[in-house]
Amino acid sequence: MFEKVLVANRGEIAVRVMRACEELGIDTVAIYSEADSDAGHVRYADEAYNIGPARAAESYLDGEAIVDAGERADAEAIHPGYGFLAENADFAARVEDSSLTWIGPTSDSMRLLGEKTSARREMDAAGVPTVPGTTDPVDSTEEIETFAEEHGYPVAIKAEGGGGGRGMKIVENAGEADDQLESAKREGEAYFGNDSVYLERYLEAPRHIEVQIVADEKGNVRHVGERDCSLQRRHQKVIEEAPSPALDDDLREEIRAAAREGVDAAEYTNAGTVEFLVEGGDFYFLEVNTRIQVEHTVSEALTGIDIVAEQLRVAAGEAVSFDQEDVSLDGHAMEFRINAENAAGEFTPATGTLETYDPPGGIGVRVDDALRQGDTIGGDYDSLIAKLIVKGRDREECIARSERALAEYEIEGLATIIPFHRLMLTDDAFRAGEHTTNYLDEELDPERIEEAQGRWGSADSTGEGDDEQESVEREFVVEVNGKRFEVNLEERGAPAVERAGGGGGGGGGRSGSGGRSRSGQSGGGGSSGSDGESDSGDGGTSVSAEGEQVTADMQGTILSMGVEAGDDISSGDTLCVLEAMKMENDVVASFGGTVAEVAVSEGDSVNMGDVLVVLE
Ligand code: MV4
Repeated sequence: MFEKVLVANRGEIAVRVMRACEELGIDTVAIYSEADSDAGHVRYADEAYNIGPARAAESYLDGEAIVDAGERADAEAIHPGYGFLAENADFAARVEDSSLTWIGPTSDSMRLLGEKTSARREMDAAGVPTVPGTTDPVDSTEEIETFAEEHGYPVAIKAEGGGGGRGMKIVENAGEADDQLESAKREGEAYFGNDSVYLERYLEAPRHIEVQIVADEKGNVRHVGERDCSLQRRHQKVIEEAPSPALDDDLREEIRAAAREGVDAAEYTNAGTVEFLVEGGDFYFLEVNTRIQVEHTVSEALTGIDIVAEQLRVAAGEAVSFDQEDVSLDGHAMEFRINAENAAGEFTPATGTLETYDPPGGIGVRVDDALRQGDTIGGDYDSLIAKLIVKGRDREECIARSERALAEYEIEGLATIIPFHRLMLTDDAFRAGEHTTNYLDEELDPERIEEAQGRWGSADSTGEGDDEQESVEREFVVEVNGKRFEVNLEERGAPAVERAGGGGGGGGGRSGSGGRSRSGQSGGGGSSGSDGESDSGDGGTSVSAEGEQVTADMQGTILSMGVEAGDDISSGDTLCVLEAMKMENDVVASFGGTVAEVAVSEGDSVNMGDVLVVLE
């Protein structure tokens, strides 16, 4: 086994990979951008290298700097995680040509399967069903019309280099063929540097099912079950689960076997995923993902197999550690992507500081993250900040447990899509397992998302005005008719309230020692600096026949007097400054009037309740 591995990624997946390394006795090397110098994956690693003054998002794409860091660190292998360079065959080849080992399929395999038409041809040859379509590039609208005569509309035009929804265009009728063909070619060229496109019959309401594969260099190919990723929004997966509620046992077995045979024929090694579309009892090969995926954890939950550890074993030349017969897929699991996004605002990425970060626990709950409370999400990278993976004995238990776990998940300081997940768990179509890949984009009423955000999003997690207003949250315990209530009160847009009183506990200090704060007589009682023990009336202003008495609401020393008898003052004016517990507190008038009497002078010690000034 390797002794040291460089993880060419960040965030939760980098930590996930390092955890597997740790268990296998492998030292870990992190790389980081300027923006990430204290990020979770850097904290976790045994050593870390700054790979770039480059713009934050580009550092993790600098293949040369990454290989250099690996060589400098004397690492033996590079694990790419997902995203960034994970499916870049040129980078894999660069690693293969260095002194390091690439933890993934060979760069040749990545090229063969990364190109959609060659992947289709390969699967076709292995007897895996593919969507009816062409394997050769298409250049004219006549070819589209001929194809449609045989297979009917709609027709999908897909970029050969495509994937993840990019470079796919749908032709509903002959009139659209020209424009859509041009558009698909343009996107293919722009995104993948390849303007070749091909055709497929377009399935209108499919399920997205994918099969997890692990294969070694000795010819062992295993599947680790399928996952259902039909709940997607604009090609972004939101919740993944296994087993798929849409398959019967026969179809399930057929798909699992087809995936295994397909990658076997392609002599694929390491971990990978074979994607299928399923519609009306038929399944069709879509594409192969030649990387560890975000949702691999769902298959781990069902089987107990550590897929990342298998990747490390296979790359080190060892055999897969389990036989197919030993893979038992028990229970039901779901993964919830905890994205820093405001679901009520078109899922726009949210940034801010994690004022509170308190993930759930308990039976059947796994959280993969790289964060701690106080960390800042800057918006330089994708919005996935954590994954919640929940397992139950069956789908029903999994759903109930997920509702519980999501309710426990406390994140404050920025918006996340937790309220959206909670909505899905109450949604009839999702609960029935009947949703297709179109559900979120075409069927779900956006108003329900707004409602969910209002209901389950905390006040300061809407992403609105995060940096504009300071907010202070305080917890109070109150008893009403002998029943105990815990209430959280949040104060926004106002300076923090001091708790300067003697017996109230935890007094003051928010504006810093020696700081100056407003205390007492500012009226209304809301920020009267109450110590929680005194009865109302002990401090503050009391109106009586003799005038308005302004009294000290804490014991202290008069630092300075701001008024003398005869002064006309207005509400809000500072009457004097009272030092108490090393804090200077402005005693402020809550009424306008004339100063009738000044009862104390500079340097006097006063007790709580002593009259300071009388107004008339
Ligand atoms: C399709 C399809 C229907 N018919 N191909 C979208 C991502 C890209 N990798 C393939 N995609 C699709 N290909 C045919 N012939 C529908 C989709 C599709 C989809 C697939 C999986 C998960 C979500 C999706 C959402 C919209 C469209």
